[in-house]
Amino acid sequence: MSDDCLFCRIVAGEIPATVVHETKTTLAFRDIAPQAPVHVVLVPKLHEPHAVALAERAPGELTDLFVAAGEVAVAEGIADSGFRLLFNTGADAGQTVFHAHLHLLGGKPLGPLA
Ligand code: D5M
Repeated sequence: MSDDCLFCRIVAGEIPATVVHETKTTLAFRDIAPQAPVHVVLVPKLHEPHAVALAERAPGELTDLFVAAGEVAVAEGIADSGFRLLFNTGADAGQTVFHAHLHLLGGKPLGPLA
């Protein structure tokens, strides 16, 4: 855990979030500024700044994020209609929280990526 990391503090229960799914390695909660009718952020409980660093250190936990995303998609009723999974990695990609996280977006037809 990193004391000055927002998502570590959500994982620790120090900052409230609307949690929709939790496993031993992963926490999933609703994005505070949703970009689609369903917008869930999935974070590894392990602190790494971005997805590539997580893949290098703990690839199983990266896989766990995708498995959890599939389970959330089913629970949210968007598994059949389709959804988008994305990582912003670094400032130019728009990453604002430097704890690796997977965005799950869906619930409507999504436009092309910028
Ligand atoms: O995505 C970071 C995302 O985290 C962004 O979509 C807003 C979301 N966010 C920020 N603070 C919170 C809290 N407190 N709860 C829920 N969601 C939050 P990035 O890819 O780094 O731009």
